Amino acid sequence: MFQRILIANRGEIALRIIRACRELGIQSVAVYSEADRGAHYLDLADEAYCIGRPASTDSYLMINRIISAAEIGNVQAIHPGYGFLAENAHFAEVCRSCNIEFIGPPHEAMAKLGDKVSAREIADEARVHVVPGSDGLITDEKQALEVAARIGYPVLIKATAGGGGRGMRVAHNDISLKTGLKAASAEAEKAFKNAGVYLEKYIERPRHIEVQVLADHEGEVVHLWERDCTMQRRHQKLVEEAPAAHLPLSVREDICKAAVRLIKAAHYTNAGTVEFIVDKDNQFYFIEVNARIQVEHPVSEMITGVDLIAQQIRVASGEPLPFKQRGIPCNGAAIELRVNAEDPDNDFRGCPGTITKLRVPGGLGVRFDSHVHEGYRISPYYDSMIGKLIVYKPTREQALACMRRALDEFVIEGVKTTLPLAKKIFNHSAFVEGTVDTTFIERTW
Ligand code: MV4
Repeated sequence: MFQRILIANRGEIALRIIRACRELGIQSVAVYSEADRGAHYLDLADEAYCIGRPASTDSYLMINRIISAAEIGNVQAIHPGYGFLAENAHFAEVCRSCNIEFIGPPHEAMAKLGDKVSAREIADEARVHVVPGSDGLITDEKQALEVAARIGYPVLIKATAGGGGRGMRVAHNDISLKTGLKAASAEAEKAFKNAGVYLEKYIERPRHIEVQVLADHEGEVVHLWERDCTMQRRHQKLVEEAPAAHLPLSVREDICKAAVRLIKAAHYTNAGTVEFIVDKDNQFYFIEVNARIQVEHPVSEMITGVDLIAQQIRVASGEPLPFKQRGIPCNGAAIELRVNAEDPDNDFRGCPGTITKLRVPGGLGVRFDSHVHEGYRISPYYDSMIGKLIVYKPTREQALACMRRALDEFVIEGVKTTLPLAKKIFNHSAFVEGTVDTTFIERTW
């Protein structure tokens, strides 16, 4: 097991990893930018190094400075968290070349799955349903028109180096397909230095279901059931829950088994998430793999009792998974709300500022994963998430009642937040009945 781990991240996930280290008896080395100097969570790390100015490109994204801090801190491993360098295969490779364990998948698997066309090929190999679409990259307009004629409009143009909705365009006919191809390629070249695009049939108003997986170095792969992430706005998830309440058990089991097959075929290790979309007939299609721990990992921890960050650290240190699939239960219901410092009346623009009053809810089944405190200044340099309110109860109905009660207690002053919108969501019949789709928030509010 490692003696010291560097956390190459900030905020609530840095605190989450520090906590896991402390419980495992591992020393933690934190890094921070000048904007995060003085944040209380840094006091819980054994050491903390300033690695640069506030902008991420001058701090948390600077591989050489992260590695320097790792050398100075004399660590054996680096946990990247999510965002920043978490899915940067080059960073994972640099860690390996410096004899520092990267707490995540091998850079080879990360790179293969990061290329969405190659991920689709791996899915095919693993007999996992993919959305009908092009067989590989689109190389010319004629090919694109033939694919569209075969699968039927509307079609989605996707960047092979994209993901998370970045670089996606919908085409409803040949004209918009031609213009969309040019625009999508140009955007992809600019954003990802890779103009490659592919086509998929556009599944309208889908459910967004993702499966948490854990894989060790001995080829053992388990799933920790699924999460329903359908409640999102412009690809920013707002509410996640586990399990997916309104999906038949047979569909849930098929999706989870498909995810395990795909992860095995990709020779993936550590924690990852396999993303699917589900249509109105409960037909599911593989979309992409998120080769990192995700913001919403706590809902899977609550229903299975597995500490995912601790398991990531154990797997990275070479330990075999301590459980088989039959030993991973799916008990109760968990719902997570991302609490963001955003102004719903101003197109959800980030709303930096200082938290002048904070009253966090508590009680049985209430968890608030957050690094903030009264007097904390929400920085304009990073994402606007204040924390994650997670509730866990034996049934979804009880979890909903608990979420509503917790939201009534929750007080945050000094910045505008998504709390008022959250109260509307959890009282909306469509959410309670589970009839929402990924466009619900935009359509309803
Ligand atoms: C799709 C899709 C419908 N049809 N692919 C969005 C980002 C990435 N996670 C995959 N995403 C989607 N891929 C096909 N063929 C719907 C989504 C999607 C989505 C699309 C638009 C607006 C919000 C969305 C939320 C989740 C998934």
